[in-house]
Amino acid sequence: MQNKRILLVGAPVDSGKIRLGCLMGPDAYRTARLGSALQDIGHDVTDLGNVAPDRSDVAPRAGLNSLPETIGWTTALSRAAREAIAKGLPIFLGGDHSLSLGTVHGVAAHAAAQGKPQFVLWLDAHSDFHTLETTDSGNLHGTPLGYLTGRTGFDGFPAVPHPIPEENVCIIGLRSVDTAERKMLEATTIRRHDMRDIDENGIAKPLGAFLELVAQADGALHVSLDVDFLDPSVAPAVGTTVPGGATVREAHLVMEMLHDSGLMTSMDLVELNPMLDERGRTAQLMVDLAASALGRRVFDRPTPRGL
Ligand code: HAR
Ligand code: MN
Ligand code: MN
Ligand code: MN
Repeated sequence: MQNKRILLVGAPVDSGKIRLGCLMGPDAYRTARLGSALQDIGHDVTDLGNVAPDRSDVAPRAGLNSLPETIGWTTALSRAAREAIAKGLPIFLGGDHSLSLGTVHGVAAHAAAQGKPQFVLWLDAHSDFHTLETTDSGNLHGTPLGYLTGRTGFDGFPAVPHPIPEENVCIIGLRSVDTAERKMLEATTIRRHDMRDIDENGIAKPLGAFLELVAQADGALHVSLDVDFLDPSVAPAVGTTVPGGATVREAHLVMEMLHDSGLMTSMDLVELNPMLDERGRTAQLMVDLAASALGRRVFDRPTPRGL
């Protein structure tokens, strides 16, 4: 077992949508013992605590929810991500998906400085490909992939000096894409696998093909895991549930393949809203998935004690 230095970075971002609760996500992961789950596999784990947002003097904009706050989180998280990835493998504990505006911005800067191409695996029911100009809801958690791939229409946000090339992005789990997003996506080379594709072909083949590309390019791989990638019957603690999501085993298989590949360099756990959870089951499932991604095998899982 290869020991890694893992940094837990709390990102209690709640500005990316109206419904509150994701700010409790980092503490839910701590309470569900993410740190000791990773230590038990043999990793060296340091919890860096929670990041605080920068103050932003950008003016609010009608039709966009919490724009200044989200920009303040983006600059702070980009810095935090760049610092953390220089020390090891960061896991960003969300927080809603707008946190990826910052985390991926930061890790991409690190990869560029190392001369490595950055790849992104987006596990989500949604494509999160809006810009500030196309979003209907005004919820900025629906925009990070648009921003990170370098689309225009992000006035007030930091520039994106290292956009992720479209062909280096793979989205798996899609089943809710707005019309404007679909039109923009169809004009790109972003790799995308909706749930019908997964039903017909399984999840291992498209993921394996993408991991092969990352390996050939000797790239850095950021994995962004949205709770709503999973079916709501197994992961209810998210504001944007969409029926027909990944099963527990499909999600674990993705994580196991990520571990076997040895390619993952950073990870977001996003959109957990503990207010909507049932006895902590979603937080626990996310912890178990992160453990699989870092090397816990089904054969290593003891029967829980003390029940
Ligand atoms: N497309 C919808 C919107 O823009 C829903 C976005 C949901 N995004 C979340 N979950 N990050 O992926 O409002
Ligand atoms: Mn999302
Ligand atoms: Mn989603
Ligand atoms: Mn496909």
